Amino acid sequence: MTSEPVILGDTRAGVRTLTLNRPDRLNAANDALLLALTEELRAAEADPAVRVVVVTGAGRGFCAGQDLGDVSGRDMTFTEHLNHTYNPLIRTLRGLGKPVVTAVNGVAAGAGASLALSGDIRLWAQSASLIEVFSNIALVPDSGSTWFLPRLVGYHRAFELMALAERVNAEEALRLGLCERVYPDDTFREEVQAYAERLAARPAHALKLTKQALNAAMTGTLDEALDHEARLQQLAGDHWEHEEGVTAFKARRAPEFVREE
Ligand code: T3D
Repeated sequence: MTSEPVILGDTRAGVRTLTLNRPDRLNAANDALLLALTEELRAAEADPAVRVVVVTGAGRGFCAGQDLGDVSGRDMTFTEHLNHTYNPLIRTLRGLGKPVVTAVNGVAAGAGASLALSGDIRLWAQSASLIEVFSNIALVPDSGSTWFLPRLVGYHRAFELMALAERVNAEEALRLGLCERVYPDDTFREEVQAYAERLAARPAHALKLTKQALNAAMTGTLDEALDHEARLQQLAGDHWEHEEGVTAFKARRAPEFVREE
């Protein structure tokens, strides 16, 4: 008997879509799913045909966090488990040299909320929601939620969301800056693909350096950011993409940033 893969992968027009595929559990994460998603992200990084990665969920949920049916009898401590599964996943995703879009199609809870927040771009369906659900089971927010959320909404709102585990709907998420765009449910997947294809047409090398600059700036000083920008700008300026952008501007045509290398 063959079982359904826990991650579905599909590449179209430079966009690699990775779909969490445990819909009857709202894509709650077991170890197989977490390790497979991390492996898929690494493979997408290495594949020159992939310019953008989309992470989304099958069915009505995005990800309901840790599969609570998968915990009892586990032969790892919580710390060991996080270091074995969630932390490599979030580090790989955030460190990817390509834009990652989290396409939040439904509820994102617990570590699923952290995953939803971890994208470079967060697109939500109208019926999606986010719950920092950890305190309902008397756990601490993990998988990066304590890093992402206060940077987005400030300490106090973050603490309230974590302490009360209140559900944030799409309208509120947009207002709070937890997502960039909200799309109707019935056209969500097409809108995500179209958005990701727009990103895929942008200059890949320059975006990779932009991610590096922003990620470093999130934890550094202005002086460090200025020095880092100056170093990265040299790398960008020496790349063919820059020449193409300037040439296209002067010729009054659209730049063509997708090229066999
Ligand atoms: O290393 C470590 O282990 C620590 C790491 C922790 C990371 C974490 O993520 S801790 C947080 C774990 N997640 C949760 O506590 C969320 C639990 N789920 C919920 O609170 C609710 O399901 C939701 C608010 C997410 C959605 O509610 P609703 O009413 O839309 O759906 P539902 O009916 O509750 O769920 C639908 C099905 O999915 C249901 O199964 P059934 O009855 O149809 O057979 C439900 O049991 C299942 N499900 C939902 N979440 C989980 C789950 N099964 C296992 N684990 C889940 N997390």
